[in-house]
Amino acid sequence: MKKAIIFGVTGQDGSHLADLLLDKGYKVIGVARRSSVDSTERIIHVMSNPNFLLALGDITDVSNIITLFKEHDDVNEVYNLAAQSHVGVSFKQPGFTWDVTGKGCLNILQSLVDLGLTHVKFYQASSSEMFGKNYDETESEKYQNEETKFLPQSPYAIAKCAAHYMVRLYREGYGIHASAGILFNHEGPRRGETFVTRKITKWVGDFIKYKKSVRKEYTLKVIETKFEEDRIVFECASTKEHLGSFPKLRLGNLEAFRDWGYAGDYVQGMWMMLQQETPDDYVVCTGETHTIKEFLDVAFNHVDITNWSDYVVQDPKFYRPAEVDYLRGCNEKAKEKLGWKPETSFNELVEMMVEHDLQP
Ligand code: NDP
Ligand code: GDR
Repeated sequence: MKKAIIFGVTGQDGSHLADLLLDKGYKVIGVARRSSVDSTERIIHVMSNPNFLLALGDITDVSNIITLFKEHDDVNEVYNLAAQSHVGVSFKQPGFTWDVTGKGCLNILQSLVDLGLTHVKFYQASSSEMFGKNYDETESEKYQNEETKFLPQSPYAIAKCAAHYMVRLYREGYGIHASAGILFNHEGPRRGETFVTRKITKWVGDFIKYKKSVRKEYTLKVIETKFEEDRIVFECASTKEHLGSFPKLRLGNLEAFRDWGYAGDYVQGMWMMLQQETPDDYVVCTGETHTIKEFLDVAFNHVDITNWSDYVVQDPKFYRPAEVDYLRGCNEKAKEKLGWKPETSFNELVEMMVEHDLQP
C-alpha cells in the first residue's frame, strides 16, 4: 500500500486530494496545524476511514516536519499544498506569507535531504500568480505556459516563485523526484468563502434563501425590491410596508481575467505528475479566460437575475496595491505528457457552486 503525506489537508485542494488518494487505495497522512476551532470541515467525511490519519503539523516548524518524516519514513509521496494562499491577505501579512508560502516549502525539502529521504516523490503547489503581469503572445492570443517568464505582483506570488525555484534546485542538486504544478485558479463548492468566486456564489445562495424567507405569507409578486446604496430593500407593493433588507455584495476589481477550472479535476493533475518517471513542472489550466463580470453573469443568471450590477457595490477596500490583470494558461504539455485534461466547463463550474450554496 502506497503512503502519502498531504501538508494542507484541511484546505480546498487537500480535501479533494485526500479523497482521490484514498480512492486509489493509499494510506494518507493528512497534516493539519493547531487551531482553536475545528478546521476539519472539508475532511470530516474521511476522518473515520481506516486509511486516513490526521497528524498535527506546521510547515514553519522544521523540527515538527522532521518528527513527522521520522514517524512515516516509509512514505512514498509528499504533497505540499500548505500555504497562506490569499493574495489580498499577503499584502497585509507579507512576512507571515513568506514564512509559510515561501520558506515552508524549503523546510520540507531540506528535511527530506537531512533524513536521507531523497527517494520520496514531492509535489509543490506552484501558482499562475507567479506569471503576474507577464504573458506570451501570438498574433491572435495571449497565454502563459511553462516557458513564460515570471513577473510576480504580490508577496504571495514572490513567495511562490521562491518555493518554485527551490523545487528545481532540489530536483537538480539532490536528485529528488520533485515536481511543481503551476496551477491556474481552481474552484468548487469547497472553495474558501473570501475568494471571489465563492464569495459571489455564497452571496447568491444566501440572498435567494433570504428572499424566500421574507414574509412567507406574501407571494413574491407583491414584494417590491428597492436598490438603496448598500442594501436591497423589500417592501410590500400594495401597502409599502417594510418587509426586510439584505446587504449588497461588495467586491473589488471586476475587470481581471482568470482561467477558472474545477478543483476536483486539478488534483488528478497533481497525482499524475508524481506517477511520471521523471519529475518536471506543468501548467494545469482550462485554456479559457473570463472576467469577474462574466462570472457574475453566469452566477446571477442561474437564479434568474439579469441585472447583477444593481446588487453589487464596488468597494475600494477590496482593491489590491498591485493586480494581475490577465491569466489564461496553455495546457498542451499536461495534456500531452500526463494525459490530463479539464473535465468541467466554466458554466458547469459556476452553476455547481451556486447550486451548492442554494442548499439550506
Ligand atoms: P487553502 O487556503 O484552501 O488551503 C491552504 C491549506 O494550508 C489549509 O489546509 C491551511 O490550514 C494550510 N496551512 C496554512 N498555513 C499552514 C502552516 N503554517 N502549516 C501547515 N499548514 C498550513 O488553499 P487551496 O486548497 O485553494 O490551495 C492549495 C495550494 O495550492 C496552496 O498552496 C495554494 O497557494 C496553491 N494554489 C491554489 C490555487 C487555487 O486556485 N486554489 C491555484 C494555484 C496554487 P488551515 O485550514 O488551518 O488554514
Ligand atoms: P486570486 O483569487 O487572487 O486569483 O488567487 P481571488 O479569487 O482572491 O481573486 C481573483 C480576482 O478577483 C478580484 N476580486 C476579488 N477578490 C477577492 N478575493 N475578493 C473580492 O471581493 C474581489 N473583488 C474582485 C481580485 O482582485 C482578483 O483579480 C487565487 C488563490 O487561490 C491563490 O492561492 C492562487 O495561487 C491563485 O488563485 C492562482
